[in-house]
Amino acid sequence: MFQPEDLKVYFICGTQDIPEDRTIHEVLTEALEGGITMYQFREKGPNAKTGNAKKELAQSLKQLCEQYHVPFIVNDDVELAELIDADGIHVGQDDAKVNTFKTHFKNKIIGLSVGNETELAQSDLTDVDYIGVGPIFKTGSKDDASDPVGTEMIETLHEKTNGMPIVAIGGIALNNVEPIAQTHAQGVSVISAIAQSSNVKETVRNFLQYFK
Ligand code: TZP
Ligand code: MG
Repeated sequence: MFQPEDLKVYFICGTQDIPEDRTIHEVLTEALEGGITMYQFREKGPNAKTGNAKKELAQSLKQLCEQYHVPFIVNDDVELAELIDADGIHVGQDDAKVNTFKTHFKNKIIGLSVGNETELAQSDLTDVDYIGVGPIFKTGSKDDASDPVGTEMIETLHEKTNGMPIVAIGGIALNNVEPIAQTHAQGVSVISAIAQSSNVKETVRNFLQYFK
């Protein structure tokens, strides 16, 4: 079951986001130790794992999350999410439409990326638990990212959705998270500021301080 508090510090990462001298298991373990509230498995790009290797990696990371009672969400890959019985799925505007899989995801978490008012107008939020709003700032972690929308977009979409749970995403780091904490966002979705931190646990703890 989804709780808006799960969005406080929502770590997203795949093997492509991990520094060369580290493993995804190490980084995720430290992030869980630090207290991340949700995790999204997002395996993307030219070196991304596929097929069985992707499935096995997802299963082992899901087990890790289970040990910490942290929801395990799969990005984009509806088939994988169903296969491994993930806690939820996150889709973007160009991915599978929510109404094509919602009946298979009855008691699961469904997240949707919504970047602006036009995308909101195109989105059916009936079965959506939360929206990811961004990129708030410039990001280096998504090749096809659109231009930053700034923190104002959080307030705009908060109002237009009558208070839908919102997680802010894109370019968020400890040195720019403060203004996001002043908005109606429940929390932040972060890749690089956590995955590339020299002290992952401490970084997560510091992010948590902003969302009490
Ligand atoms: N969607 C919008 S921005 C983004 C995604 C997946 C990447 C966020 O990564 P980072 O490193 O926290 O900017
Ligand atoms: Mg996607």
